[in-house]
Amino acid sequence: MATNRTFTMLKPDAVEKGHIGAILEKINASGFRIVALKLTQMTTADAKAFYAIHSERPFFGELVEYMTRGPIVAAILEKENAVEDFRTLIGATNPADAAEGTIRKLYAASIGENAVHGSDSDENAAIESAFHFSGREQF
Ligand code: 3AN
Repeated sequence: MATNRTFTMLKPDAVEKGHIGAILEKINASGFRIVALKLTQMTTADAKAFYAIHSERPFFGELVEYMTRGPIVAAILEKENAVEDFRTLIGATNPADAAEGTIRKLYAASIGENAVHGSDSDENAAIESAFHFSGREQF
């Protein structure tokens, strides 16, 4: 059953470029309610664990380096059909393929630095949310 919650990170490139406000505004305007939110920075161990599924991929080292180089904004978002609708809102992994008006089309530079994360399933949304937030930080 759909939980209607998804997990997102505004990645270091988006934070560095000053896009936190604009991206959160777009998230709100798209009907998502923010139920958890923090500015934080992933350690190397955090990033390796979070992206463990990609550990054999050639870009893994680059991905860990990128995700740990500065602060991120972690958030949990609530909306009907949250996981799928948020994937639609952020656009394709490669911003060159992302639809007009999507967050990655607007704010991402490349497939390696693509501005924002969105969970790909309800199961991963729950795992990723628990990775970043304790129960008392989720509303
Ligand atoms: P998505 O973030 O759209 O779910 P995934 O899960 O395939 O995409 O990839 C996770 C992250 O790994 C991406 N957000 C991106 O930062 C990085 N990544 C994915 N594919 C590549 C690639 N071909 N080259 C460099 N980095 C990549």
